[in-house]
Amino acid sequence: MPPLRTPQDKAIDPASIAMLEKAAADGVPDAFARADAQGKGCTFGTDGVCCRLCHMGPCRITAKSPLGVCGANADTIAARNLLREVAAGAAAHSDHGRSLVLLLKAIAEGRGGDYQIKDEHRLRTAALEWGIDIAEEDAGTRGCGDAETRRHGDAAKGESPRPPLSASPRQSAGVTPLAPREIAARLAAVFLSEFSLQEGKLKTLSLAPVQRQGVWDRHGLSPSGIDRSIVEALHRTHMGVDHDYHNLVHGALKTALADGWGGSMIATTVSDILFGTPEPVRWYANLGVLEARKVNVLVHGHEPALTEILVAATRDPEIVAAARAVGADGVNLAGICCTANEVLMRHGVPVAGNFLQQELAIVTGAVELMITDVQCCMASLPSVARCYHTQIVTTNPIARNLGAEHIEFNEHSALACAKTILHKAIANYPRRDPRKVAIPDVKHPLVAGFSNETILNMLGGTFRRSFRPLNDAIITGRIRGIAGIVGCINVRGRMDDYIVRLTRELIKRNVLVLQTGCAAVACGKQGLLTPEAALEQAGPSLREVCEAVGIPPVLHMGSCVDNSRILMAATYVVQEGGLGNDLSQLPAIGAAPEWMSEKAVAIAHYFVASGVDVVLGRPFHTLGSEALTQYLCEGLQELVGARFHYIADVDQAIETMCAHIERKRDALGINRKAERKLYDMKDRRALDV
Ligand code: BF8
Ligand code: SF4
Repeated sequence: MPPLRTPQDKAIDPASIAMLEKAAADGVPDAFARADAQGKGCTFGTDGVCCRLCHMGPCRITAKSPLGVCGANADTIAARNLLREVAAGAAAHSDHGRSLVLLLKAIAEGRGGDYQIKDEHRLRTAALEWGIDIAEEDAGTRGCGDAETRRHGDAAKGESPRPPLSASPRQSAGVTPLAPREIAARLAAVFLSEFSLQEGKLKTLSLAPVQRQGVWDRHGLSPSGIDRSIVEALHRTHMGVDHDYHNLVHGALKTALADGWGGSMIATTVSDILFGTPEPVRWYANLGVLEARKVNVLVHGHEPALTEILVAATRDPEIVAAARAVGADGVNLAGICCTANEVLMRHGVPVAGNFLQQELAIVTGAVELMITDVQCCMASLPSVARCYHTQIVTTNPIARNLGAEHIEFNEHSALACAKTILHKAIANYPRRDPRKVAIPDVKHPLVAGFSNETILNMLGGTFRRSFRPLNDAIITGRIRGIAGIVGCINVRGRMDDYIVRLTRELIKRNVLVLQTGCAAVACGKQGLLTPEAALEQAGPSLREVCEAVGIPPVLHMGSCVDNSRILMAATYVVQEGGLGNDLSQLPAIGAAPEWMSEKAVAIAHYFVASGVDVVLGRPFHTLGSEALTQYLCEGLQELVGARFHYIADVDQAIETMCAHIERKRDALGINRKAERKLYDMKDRRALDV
């Protein structure tokens, strides 16, 4: 039996370590304890060779029985399991996107209740991106250009589309701009048809570089409607359908593209339209954001609609007065998981923690109420809450939990719903037991909110919005390349450790890092998301660029659906010119060091399908099939120009990622010979050109 892990083995930040110790002292089981109790896990499961797809099974593949009852071998079984994970991840992101589109539609139809469109500029630019005319031409004045051509560029001439964010609404004589609600109605209709499309390919794919679209078309990877793609993935993995592991992997890439360039892209776009496009905001992260003298309410999950209203409700005089009446100084709202990222970026609401801190936040004894919606909210929350005075409230009809109170969130009476929940939290404040309260005095400042719109403004200025300065910095080698470090944290490892070590070393080596999700919060807790981090921890030439532009060396771009922002950032870099014509040519690489969820499986697949290599700190459940693993980690290179790397060791990941970036630079011809020589000599300061 392996020795039990200490809190220091489980976490790197002092707040989490302190709360793990407190949980043990309070007799509260946490996810780490449950993971240890589970042991290493069933190797049939971790190898991906357990099949339960029909009731002739379950079948497990061993040397003695290499085929399931139906004759499926390890390659087929593991590939089917993988595709099902991608489908579930794509479904989660896309259903989140759909709920936002339905809210946009409701607003357009005057049924939006307490919601309205916050960012009309983004509404108009999105309409242009999706080929919607945002102005009605008066009779006899046609000829301003066709919306489709403006959006796509002329593919016949090999043109890439113009960076859509620089598009400005047409305003000229003879043209009447449409009212925002009319544009919203048209855009919502287009987005809904992206979900329901039965034939042809997703419109949203046309945002990608033209060359990449060609790769997808040539290999049959362009998905049709988002819902259809997910249904197809479930169909082809039903017993007795697709048995070719190559074909199943292609299905995984196609389904994932329906997520990244479809459901997630739509979720991000509509969130920006409804709640505002994020701009840099400086605030704090870690459990120290909880306040001893206030009613602490945590928002946890992923869908931002209720949380947006909660932010306003918290400041309502009625709520402030109610909090005072029970002896508190007010209500303190803080976030967990991706909802935290959403409200941090748009409202400066502090982040209490990432995924594995959801239970630890309750262990502080200072949380009156935790509101959960969908995804990554642990089943254990009510039982942990019972050890303290915390109430758990579920709000989404598809995500209930025994032991939690369910208050269904109704968008049409959102403010009333938010106030009901806040009053509940306030009423719970007097039940707090001071003997059980221990809020760790640990929080770090961070800057978040780097939407592409913001990056464009910061790099080029409001009047010359452009990625040119970034491209130039990459071409001259001041920035060696870009790394997207994203995804979860995993109880099987030491939380945040791989993510933080990888990020620190890459910025030291002058690689600009883009982050989302729990990875961003992990680095935020270590102070890496501040401009000061550039001064103290970035390599000299990256530091120079960050100082000139005023950005941190690690850019927080949002929640997990906002990985679509990273896809678009890479697309703008391609479109800006000088770094090839396709995403696969960029000196860029992705990493999901501590991933755990099916959504992360989908994200990794859409990055590889988009031509970007991805390093995984833990393998997919495919090791039981050598052929499948080899296809994912080598064979895909020929198909889509990118592949997966399973790398458990962080030092090896650092070398692999840097070598990949340098190889791409070599291929582009932007590494001068002398520079290469110096780099090989490891005198990186000499690269500060
Ligand atoms: O969607 S990074 S643990 S919170 S799955 Fe979950 Fe993973 Fe965190 Fe956000 Ni993304
Ligand atoms: Fe077994 Fe085949 Fe059924 Fe899977 S589909 S459980 S391998 S018989």
